[in-house]
Amino acid sequence: MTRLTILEYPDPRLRTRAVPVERVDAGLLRLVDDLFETMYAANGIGLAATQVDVHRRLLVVDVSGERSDPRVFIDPEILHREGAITGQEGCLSVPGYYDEVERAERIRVRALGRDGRPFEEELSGLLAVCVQHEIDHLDGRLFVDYLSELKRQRVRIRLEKERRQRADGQSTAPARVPAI
Ligand code: GNR
Ligand code: NI
Repeated sequence: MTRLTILEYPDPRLRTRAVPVERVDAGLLRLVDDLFETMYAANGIGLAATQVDVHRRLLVVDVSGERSDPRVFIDPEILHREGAITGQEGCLSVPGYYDEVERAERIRVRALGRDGRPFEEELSGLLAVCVQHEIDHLDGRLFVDYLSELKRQRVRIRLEKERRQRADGQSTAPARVPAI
């Protein structure tokens, strides 16, 4: 298994609309395993393929908090939405930022499972929220898109600055020594 690199906002690749998988083969199952490894290593409760720069429609989630309920959704479709729930969301592609987002409280989802067979399931609470967040990734949407332009701009500037500082730290150029 391989831990993959997670793209961070405002990386334009996060805006890609993923294409259907249609066929579940050995290569796709390897990707599923890598998504779980990457998600667990980052302490996330969900991960969409888009976030690791693979633009195919699949996502993994585990909201159990003890890595005991891994779930895979391939080519997911929301058939029905009900109610509303507002909660704090975070995103591994928007590290260190959390804010309130309103979602449907219950959804009915159709998807393919690991075995490549279609299934339908009613989801609610955190699991429903997480699957909606992940399907947004597959459509090139991020939770910060639901916030004000001002908040989004602040987050973008902070993450761009952090990225620049990381790049500086990794530079192989000689350190600049103060002229005193
Ligand atoms: O780890 C995550 N936590 C989370 C919390 C509230 C709502 C959604 C999420 S998903 C997020 C992992 C992630 O970025 N998935 O795309
Ligand atoms: Ni996310």
